[in-house]
Amino acid sequence: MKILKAFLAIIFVLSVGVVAAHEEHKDTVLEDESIVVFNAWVRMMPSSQKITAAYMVIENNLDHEIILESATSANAEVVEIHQMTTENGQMVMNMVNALSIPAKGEVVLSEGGYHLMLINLKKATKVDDLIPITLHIKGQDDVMINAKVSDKMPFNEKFCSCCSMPKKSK
Ligand SMILES: [Cu+2]
Repeated sequence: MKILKAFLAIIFVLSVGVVAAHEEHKDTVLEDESIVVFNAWVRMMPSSQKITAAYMVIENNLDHEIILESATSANAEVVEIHQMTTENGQMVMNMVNALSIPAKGEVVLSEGGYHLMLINLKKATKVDDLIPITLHIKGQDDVMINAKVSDKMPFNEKFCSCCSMPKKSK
């Protein structure tokens, strides 16, 4: 499978001066813009913790649904797709086998919802480190992103910073 060039977050920041005032952060774009990942970040954890979560918005510009089947990271032994839900008033975290992103739609991976769980971290991270994550989408080229380590949500995931319209979340 051909791996397409991804725009690294750092290059985006360096090359687009306006980005500092621009909350929506495009982490990766396949060359044809068929799949776009925005606002990827990884929660900073104390070094004693070998597990953390990654959040992002995955946008599908194709006219058919796409299926995120798995993800991998050089910084973690295992990456799982998880979903937080409320069961009997308790927040529980379940592993899901795949995540569907609807045609011309997007899925928001955010606190309290879907996320990628990075398990058995291979090295300690600090705020602003970039964690490489590769998304494996059925029948598509791999999508490579660099998610920034942060101790709090660095982006407003619910609203577009350009037009302040609520973003679709499914
Ligand atoms: Cu989890």
